[in-house]
Amino acid sequence: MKLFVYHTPELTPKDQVPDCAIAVDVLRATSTIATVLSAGGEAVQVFSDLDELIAVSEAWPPQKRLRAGERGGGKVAGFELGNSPLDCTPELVEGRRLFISTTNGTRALKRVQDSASVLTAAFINRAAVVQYLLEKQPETVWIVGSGWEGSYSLEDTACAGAIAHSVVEKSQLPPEKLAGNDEVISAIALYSQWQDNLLGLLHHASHGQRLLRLECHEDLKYCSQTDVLTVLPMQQEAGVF
Ligand code: 3SL
Repeated sequence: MKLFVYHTPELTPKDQVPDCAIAVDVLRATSTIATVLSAGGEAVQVFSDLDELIAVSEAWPPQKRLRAGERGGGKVAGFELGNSPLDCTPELVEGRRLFISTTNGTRALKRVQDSASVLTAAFINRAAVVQYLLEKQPETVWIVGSGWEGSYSLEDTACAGAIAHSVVEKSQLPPEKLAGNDEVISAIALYSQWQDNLLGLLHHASHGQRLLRLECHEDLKYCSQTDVLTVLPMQQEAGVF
């Protein structure tokens, strides 16, 4: 197994896909996806385009669907939900499909959707993703941060580092054996520096600051927890987890 970390979807090699792609958007799309599936959601279907989301979800019975739209951190007018994982309670999501479009996370998923297997990861479900990698041993693994509008996001790379750190620890292989690019080593270093204070890291991150300005303190706290959900969001068909 070779791990590759890409800070943003734009940095992934063109015209290639890996055996396994892991999309990461700690704040907050992949934290929300894990939360919905763990709370009994029927599925999560992701869209980059809001109009397409509305058109596809129209075919779904209203009591079996929820529509979530986020742009710039806020809820899109007319949608039931924004992108806060804390809104996705079992009472609300159980048995329903979440149709979701977010600024960056869903774009990252679109970039890797043709890979043989596609997973989503956040700190909250890191252990489930690591267990999958150790069991399946895919040859090439891309861990792709969603970033923010094309630029690097501290929290996504730290989560990539959390995954790589745990794979190294559990496989007892030296990092240089597993690392397919230097980004893996730097992501591990970043995570190692902050692993005991991930909430502090989220407070330093520019998107964390943006969410704090929107009074999403509790979201940051929730998303900074490690290994609290056992769910493994895996793509079943294009864009559906
Ligand atoms: O960019 C995204 O995909 C979002 O996760 C951003 S937010 O955390 O909902 O603001």
